[in-house]
Amino acid sequence: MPTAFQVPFAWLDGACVPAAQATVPLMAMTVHYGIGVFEGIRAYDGRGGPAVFRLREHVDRLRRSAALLRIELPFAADEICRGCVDVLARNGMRAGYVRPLVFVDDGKRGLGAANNRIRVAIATWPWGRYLGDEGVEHGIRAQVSSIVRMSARSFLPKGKVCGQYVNSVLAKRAAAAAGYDEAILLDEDGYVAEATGENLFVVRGGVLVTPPRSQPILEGITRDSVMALARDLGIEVREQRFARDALLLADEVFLTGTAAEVTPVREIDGQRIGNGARGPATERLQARFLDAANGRLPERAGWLTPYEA
Ligand code: PPE
Repeated sequence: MPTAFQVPFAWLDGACVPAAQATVPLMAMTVHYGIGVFEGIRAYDGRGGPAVFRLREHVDRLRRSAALLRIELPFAADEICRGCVDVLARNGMRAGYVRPLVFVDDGKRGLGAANNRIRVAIATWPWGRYLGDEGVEHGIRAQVSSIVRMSARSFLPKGKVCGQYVNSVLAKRAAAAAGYDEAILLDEDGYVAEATGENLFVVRGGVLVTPPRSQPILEGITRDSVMALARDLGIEVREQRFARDALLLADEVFLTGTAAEVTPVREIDGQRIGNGARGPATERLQARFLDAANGRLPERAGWLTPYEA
């Protein structure tokens, strides 16, 4: 059954193939045990034509995620970067989402399998506003989740590891069931960590604060971009721990991610944040981020990989 996400091609193990042929075997180790890694990347049809946003940084993180699992990628970073661009171009996509996936194939069975073939796939699809058109403009409603962000004692929160996303899916489903748009997860010490697929920022007294990398968070590339853009604008940025009370006292709260871009949070657990609408700093950073991604900031042209489609 065709879906709105359907595109003709995917990239598999080094070449573009018809999407229907890009399948994962039933007994692939990753399907059963979650031992695999992925990325999420966006391409924008900006001022200078289509371009991928911070492609190399995403592919470098894919490699680091794999290394955390002792998986060595069978392709060089350049080859994976080229694969991302090729599959976008083959699909005639001037903008959209790119999902590289590194999976462990069938071979030996059971938890102890260590030398099964490592395979790499790249899918693309058109993806609109992840948290809704309205959310981007007016802000979303979030819940502080009773699901805690997995700890670095047992997991690898710095890696974008397939199986770890059960943690996020559980929190996201609980939030949706309670009527919220998104979940905010605390770490095991009770400090704010991040949302299910986004990093989190608060604004208080004109200062931007986000949980430090020492917490069990993904080191988001959008997080890094927003911090850099804020500093360009002369906004003070601090990486500092804070708890739930600081969320509720914030003038503004927003989330950052490749899929979510910059999305304001207008309400948490039924309490209004600031004046209950997108705040001025959020709006400014949102605009700045989209300027950078769409090739309207010459000083950030280095973040873009242009391509022909
Ligand atoms: N934290 C988590 C847990 C996370 O999954 C993401 C990305 C981020 C933070 C933000 O990272 P970055 O994209 O580099 O700014 N989440 C991806 C997955 C979304 C999905 O539903 O799947 C994404 O945004 O692509």
